[in-house]
Amino acid sequence: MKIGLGLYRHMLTRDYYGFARQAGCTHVVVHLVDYFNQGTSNPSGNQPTGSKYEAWGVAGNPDQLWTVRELRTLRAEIEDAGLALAAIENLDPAHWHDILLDGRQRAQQIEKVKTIVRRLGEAGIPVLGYNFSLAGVCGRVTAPSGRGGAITVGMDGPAEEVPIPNGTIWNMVYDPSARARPLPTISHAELWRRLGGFLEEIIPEAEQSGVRLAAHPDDPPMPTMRQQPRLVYQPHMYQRLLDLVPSRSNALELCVGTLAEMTEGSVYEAVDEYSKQGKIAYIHLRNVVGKVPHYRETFIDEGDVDMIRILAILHRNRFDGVLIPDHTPQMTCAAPWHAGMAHTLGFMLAAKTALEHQPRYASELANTRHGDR
Ligand SMILES: [Mn+2]
Repeated sequence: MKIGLGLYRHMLTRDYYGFARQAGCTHVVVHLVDYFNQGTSNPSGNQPTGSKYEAWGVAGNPDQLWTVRELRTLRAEIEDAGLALAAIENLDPAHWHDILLDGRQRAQQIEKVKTIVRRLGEAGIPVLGYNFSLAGVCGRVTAPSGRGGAITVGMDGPAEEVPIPNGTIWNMVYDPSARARPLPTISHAELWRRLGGFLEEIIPEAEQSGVRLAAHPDDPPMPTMRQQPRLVYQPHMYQRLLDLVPSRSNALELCVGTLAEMTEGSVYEAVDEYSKQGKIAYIHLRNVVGKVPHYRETFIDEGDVDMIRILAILHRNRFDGVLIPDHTPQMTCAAPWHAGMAHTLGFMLAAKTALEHQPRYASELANTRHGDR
């Protein structure tokens, strides 16, 4: 396994690359979508936490796709800093809103996504993370409910009161001039049909480009949010997604925290199953207390999930992809994001070192039933 760091658009600087190296990372995962554009619900310099219903910000320029030159420059800057670019995480809603909505521009936007995938391949970037979701990440509350009063995010009940307004998708505004009407509710079957159509068209392009598409589960994993269905909200639903179009390019951005928030199954069995299948492109690591619709994110070393066991399972199954910290509670200091990431990375490095240097210890840990649910 390899240790990496996820960097948001405003973090694509030498200082952040230096920080990643210093904290022991060999890889980075990059967000090119600007979640903070004209939005007020996200704290700058941190992860986009959002609020219960307010959109993160305004989506990018629909006519401007990431260019091969831009992507190659990004990769070169990261490699100059001694790191490898493992993945680009997330598509801009401006480029695929009508794929999610099955709208008039769907065919054009399928071509846009194909172009993006092809360009990633040309730039030597092996993975594109995505999240096929209408409501996106929403319905969460922020409170100083972490250990030692750390500010953290969680859920305090379902988020159904406020439907998604027209012009908003994936918790970002793609059409600021849209009339304020609610988006009509669709069925789970219809959303699965849209995902299937997307994968059938994009996966062949991804195969040809040597790129893996990596699906994030629904965060938070509720059956519905904002009166719209969600796709992967129980661990076994990942299998349904994989089986839609079996291919090495149809893969997972497996989020341990989100899996742990699900009400069915076992996070350990899910990690075991999908890593055995070789379907995990990369991993988000985060711990949590509780399950939807009542949970909160915690520091990596507390919470419901035995993280060492998760890492031992990945080690046993010879997972050779990248693990990144997902989110962490904000630590009370001048650099809350950095401190939270360094704390999580230190934990991950210690676990990795122990597993790789003590094979017997590793198999004992992978088989332990402690914390099993
Ligand atoms: Mn995640």
